[in-house]
Amino acid sequence: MENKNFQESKIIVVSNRLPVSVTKKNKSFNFQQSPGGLATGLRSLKQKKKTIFIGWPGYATSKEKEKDMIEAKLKEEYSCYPVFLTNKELERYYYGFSNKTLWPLFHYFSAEPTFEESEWETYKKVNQKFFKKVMEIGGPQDIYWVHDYHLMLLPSLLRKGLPQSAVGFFLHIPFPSSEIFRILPWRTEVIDGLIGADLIGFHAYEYARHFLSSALRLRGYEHELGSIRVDNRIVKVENFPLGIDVKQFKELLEQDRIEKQIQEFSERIDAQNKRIILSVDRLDYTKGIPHRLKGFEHFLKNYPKWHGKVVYIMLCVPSRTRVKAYSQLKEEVDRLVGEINGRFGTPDWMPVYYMYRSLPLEKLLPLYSVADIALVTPVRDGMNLVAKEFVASRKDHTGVLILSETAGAVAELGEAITINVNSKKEIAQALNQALKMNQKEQKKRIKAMEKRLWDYDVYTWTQSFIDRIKDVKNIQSQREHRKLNENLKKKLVSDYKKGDQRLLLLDYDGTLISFSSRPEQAQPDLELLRILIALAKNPQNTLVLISGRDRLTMERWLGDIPCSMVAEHGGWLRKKPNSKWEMLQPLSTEWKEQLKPIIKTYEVRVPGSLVEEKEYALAWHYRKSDPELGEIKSCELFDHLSEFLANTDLQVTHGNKVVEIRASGIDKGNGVKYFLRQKNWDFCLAMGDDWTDEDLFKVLPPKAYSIKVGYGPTQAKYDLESPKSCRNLLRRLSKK
Ligand code: ADQ
Repeated sequence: MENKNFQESKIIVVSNRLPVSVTKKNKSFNFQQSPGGLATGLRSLKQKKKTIFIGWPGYATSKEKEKDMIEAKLKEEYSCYPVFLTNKELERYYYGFSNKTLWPLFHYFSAEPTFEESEWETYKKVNQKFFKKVMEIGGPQDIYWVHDYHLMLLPSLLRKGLPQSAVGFFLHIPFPSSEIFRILPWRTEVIDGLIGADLIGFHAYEYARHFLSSALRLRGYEHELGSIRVDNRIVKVENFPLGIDVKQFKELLEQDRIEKQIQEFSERIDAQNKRIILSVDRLDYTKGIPHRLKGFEHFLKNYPKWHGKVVYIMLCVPSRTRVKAYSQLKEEVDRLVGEINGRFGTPDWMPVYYMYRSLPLEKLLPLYSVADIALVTPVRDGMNLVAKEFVASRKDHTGVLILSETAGAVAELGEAITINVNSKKEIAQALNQALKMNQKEQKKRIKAMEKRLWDYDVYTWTQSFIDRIKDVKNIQSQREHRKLNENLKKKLVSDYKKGDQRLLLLDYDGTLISFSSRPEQAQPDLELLRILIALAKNPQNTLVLISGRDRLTMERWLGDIPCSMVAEHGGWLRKKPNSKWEMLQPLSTEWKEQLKPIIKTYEVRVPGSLVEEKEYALAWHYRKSDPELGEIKSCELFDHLSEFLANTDLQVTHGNKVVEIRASGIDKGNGVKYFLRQKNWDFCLAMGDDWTDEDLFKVLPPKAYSIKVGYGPTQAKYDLESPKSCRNLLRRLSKK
């Protein structure tokens, strides 16, 4: 099978902010690196060939001349294509919906978000605006990588605009549990927006799991090991923990000017005989800055022996200052710092040294390098790069990292001292433990963490994400080859016409008719009956309807069709129209009384599920129950019964939302063998949707057309999307 070739593809990275920011000072424009974690991730992509960036340049203007100038420079020097936003758009889409609704909600600040219809409308409009820009620049062969919560509708817009293109999406913040996510009034639109991607990436497995659960609960998208099937497309949901550029940190540490700076800092600290605690954050309420200050205060109160011996350097970069919650936070932090310094400070000791500003990496690195402890205490954080940057800056591998257990980075930095940010006691204890930790222990821990940073640095992150998008495209294109397209349908119809002796083996539920929440509701409609009667009446056809249902239901629903039937997965045969039902092999029913109580307990424990009793089988259906509970309990029941039935002549099968017990040797394959033997068929067609139909596909002659309705691993030669497309095909045959 031919794989998609990406040789000529550009990588088009789309994010709210470009990696380069534009500011205006004294009538001239200044271009500099954007701040924050996302920009750090994007910078690694800059080194990839044929990569271009689309995003907001950080400067709002309505003057066309200014726009042209900025655009030309960004394009030429930085491969960046700006999307200009008006002040009103920024207010509603960026400060509003992105940062007052999505940001707090996704970080579990469920009381914080505002839900403004007008902001949501602008969010949609701006996503459209980005889409338009992307369409001006990209083509169907390119790879699109959309970043973060500002652009969650863009993947589906791209899917519609460029249906075959490769689209990846990465979320830099947590994806919350479905109970929190469902608070959002526009939750289904957001899921549908994301699902347009081929690959959806998160920092942590936990966030991927939350997304899959929301997609299932709110939109009914089932998944199998992180693969969601949407129409005929596979969407992969996986975790890719963002790493940092460790090499760059190590190289910078070797530079003379940085070494000199570190040396100077160290001498100053040694002279004062102080231990340094450091924190570096955007000033954001998710970073737990007040919690940390309260923890530090608790430490000073309870461990007075450290008075005068420690200094806490707190570096905060201004962020989203136009949002009220951020200006309130600034006031709170200023107050707390003042209180601590006022209460504990002395003329020659200021416990908290607070800097409210951004620092370039060259200045930040010496700080990381001389600090004894990094105190990283977010309340929630998608990843947290500061923790990783501290580890990478330790030249002699000394130093201690204190990290909240609610930061995504904790999964890779297990040697840190982890704390619950809501406990000031834990923060204080951790500080004391860190200050007392011997150097041997410090080195052991930092080395172990540094190794992991090297193993999965930002370049590996970028490459593995891009490679995975390509993989998914290749899986999709292989699937595409199995699809019964119009040409194949024409060939099937023409082979059918040529055939004199034609055998049609059709499964019922999920193939001829869609599933209903209760099994007894899936009765055939008039149109289906008409098609089946027309096929059955054609003297060249032998029509066999196959089902796992009991023979009485089949007789009642389909009995008037002049066709043959197989009931209870092959347990019973109606060999000819109107003939008597015959058992495939003598079966007992004594076991049913023994197993019924077991299966009934599941009916009670899983609301919405029900037990169906057939003549020679028992089935537990869970289509109407909570999807996740149903899946877990069905596996449990399956395991339970498999163990129980080992060494008996009964078998347990796990079908589409059903677990069933019946005699071994009874399957749809054995059920249809009788019909296969009857003639030398010159046309044979079999259709089924479930894995119980795989037994049917297995026994067919090589020339037969075997069709799986739906997608997934199968022995069938071809796929058809749905019962509807299956019916359309049969309608065509019925008219020939
Ligand atoms: P952020 O919330 O911005 O990122 P973080 O991952 O810590 O958080 O990244 C911050 C970056 O900004 C770091 O590279 C750091 O060095 C830099 N920085 C912070 N304060 C600074 C200061 N005062 N001066 C200079 N530089 C400073 C979002 C998510 C995170 C996720 C990243 C990447 O909220 O959870 O880790 O994206 O996906």
